[in-house]
Amino acid sequence: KRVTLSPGATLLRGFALSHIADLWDALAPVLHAAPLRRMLTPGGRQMSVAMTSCGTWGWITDQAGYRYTRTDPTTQAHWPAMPSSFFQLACQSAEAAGFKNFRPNACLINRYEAGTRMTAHQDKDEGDMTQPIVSVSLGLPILFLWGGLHRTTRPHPVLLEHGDVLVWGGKARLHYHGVKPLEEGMHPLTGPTRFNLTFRYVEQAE
Ligand code: MD5
Ligand code: FE
Repeated sequence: KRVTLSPGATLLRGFALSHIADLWDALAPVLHAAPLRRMLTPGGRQMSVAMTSCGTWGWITDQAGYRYTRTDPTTQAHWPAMPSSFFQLACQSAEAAGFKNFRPNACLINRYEAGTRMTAHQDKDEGDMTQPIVSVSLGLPILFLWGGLHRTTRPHPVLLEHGDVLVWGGKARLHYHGVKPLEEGMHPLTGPTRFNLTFRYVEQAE
């Protein structure tokens, strides 16, 4: 089932369900090579979301700011390669939402535990705003807050569940968004957590 949140933002409910086993198998070695970590915002606050990346570029934040890098500051190695199961799902999702030639070169991996939230923000570190972002939800459900082009627009809540894929680009690309604190729960695959994979196309960043 397919829901348009606003022009350019499409929720593909359950689109990843047939890919879940492959995604989960591919995730474990990525997390081994590039462990999840809670980074510092430029303002010096520790994020409640634990993050890591795979692909050519990985997103980091520290007191010097937000940016994409080719290497993981915790291991000083290149970020692990993006598994082909990740890449294929991201391309197919974008195409199903009307974005034909999406070829992501970065995947940000977010892990939420009970109480973890993400405050309203825009994703604007990627360089090329004509490229969409594809987000895949695994595990516990969460209330996603879909805002507008300005922080002051009252967001509307959308439940994101296991296997849902959200594709947003075009007019929606710079909309503010966030998630409510994760409710406690237990999921058969992910246990007491939710994972979110976001696929991006990053222009030369360093
Ligand atoms: C998450 N992740 O659930 C959230 C929301 C992020 C991030 O916001 O930047 O990693 S996933 C859905 C999402 C992400 C980015 C933009 C939009 C939706 N959007 O503009 O609709 O971990
Ligand atoms: Fe975001």
